[in-house]
Amino acid sequence: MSLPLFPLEPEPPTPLDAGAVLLRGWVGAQEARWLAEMDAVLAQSPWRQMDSPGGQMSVAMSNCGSWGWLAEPGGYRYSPLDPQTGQPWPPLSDWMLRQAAHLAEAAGYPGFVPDAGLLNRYQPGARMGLHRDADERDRAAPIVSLSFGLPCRFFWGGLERSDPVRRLGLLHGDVLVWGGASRMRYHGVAPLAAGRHHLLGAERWNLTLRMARSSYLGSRAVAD
Ligand code: MD3
Ligand code: FE
Repeated sequence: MSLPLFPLEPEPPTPLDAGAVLLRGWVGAQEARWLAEMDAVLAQSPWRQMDSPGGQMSVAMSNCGSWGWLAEPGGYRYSPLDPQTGQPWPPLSDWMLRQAAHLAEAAGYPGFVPDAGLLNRYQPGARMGLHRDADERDRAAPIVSLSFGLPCRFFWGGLERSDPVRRLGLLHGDVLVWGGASRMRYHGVAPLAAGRHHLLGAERWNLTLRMARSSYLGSRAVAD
């Protein structure tokens, strides 16, 4: 193997599983814009730690788009309103929608039009236990996930909770796309280790762009 001639070129898409692709470092030069977009969302709908059926979540969250994911003591749901402001969630901007479509297409999913964006903030010790994302209507539509700030250890398993789990380090700028046969896999995030990132300090942010209430048809999304 020789050294790459253009070490700053993005790495090629890496298949992780049937329907799952890692786009390592693909946020690239868009990092500042992504952080500005999320800051704008958070100015209207700030971070909050939600109370799930299992207790208060260690990860703080917010949402943008037509639908926002909520954890409540009675269960999980998507809501068009932020219960903390009584207002609609801030929109998914045209820029975010264009980026999401571009990244999904690079992973083999043309025509991706998310209607929900979930923001997660991890501080040291925060974690997300093994779970499936099962509150969306289309259980095969892709999810685009972007990682910012401190690195984390991400794990993903199979379709049963008891299936073996694989581990993957996620770094600032990494993009993961999960769809099709991998969409209902169990996954989670290990407790965040302390550290310092030059843009986000002692935090890791994750943004997942989803289709909560629309269906993925491969080339076109249809709202209902
Ligand atoms: C695999 N977030 O918000 S992103 C979540 O890093 C969530 O904050 C994690 O799990 C985080 O629900 C993981 C990667 C990810 C997102 C959604 C998936 C992996 C997935 C859906 C299905 C399978
Ligand atoms: Fe998840």
